[in-house]
Amino acid sequence: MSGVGAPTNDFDASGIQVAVIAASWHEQVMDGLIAGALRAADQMGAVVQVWRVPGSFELPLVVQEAASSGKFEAVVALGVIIRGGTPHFEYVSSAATDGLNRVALDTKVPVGFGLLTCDDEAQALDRAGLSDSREDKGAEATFAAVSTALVLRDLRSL
Ligand code: DLZ
Repeated sequence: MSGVGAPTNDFDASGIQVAVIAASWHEQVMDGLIAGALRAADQMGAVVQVWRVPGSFELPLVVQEAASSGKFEAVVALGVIIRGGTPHFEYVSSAATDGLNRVALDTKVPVGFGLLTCDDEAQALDRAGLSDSREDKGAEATFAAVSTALVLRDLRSL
């Protein structure tokens, strides 16, 4: 997946409540992803609260708590998993990915998927929304979660 073809995001979501749950491994990349999420929320007029968890493996449980609280119309999960020399990468990546997908379907609250799974730190930095990054996955995940929440609002008002 290259990032080519991403949607434009110029909608208004004033006052929508968003929870951002962010892992703590790979500090520089995480700082970029969180800053991107906050920038996107600000552009849409969304109200954001951020919570940190230790690693990406912990994301689904805390995202589930935020999503089922009834306080947020969208939740964004941010994390970075860098491939190492053991199968650990696959286990943590698939547990986090499957868990986040399950939370969205079970709670019916959109979960922005801002989890980078990369071969090395350079790939992650290139997607972290930093000044010399090519992509801004924290912002992308936030726009996706909030725009999905607006679609759900529409459908539920029919
Ligand atoms: C243990 C571990 C390793 C090796 N690598 C990462 C990583 O690259 N990114 C990440 O978010 N978390 C990593 N973790 C931590 C696990 O996600 C988890 O926090 C621990 O296994 C404890 O449950």
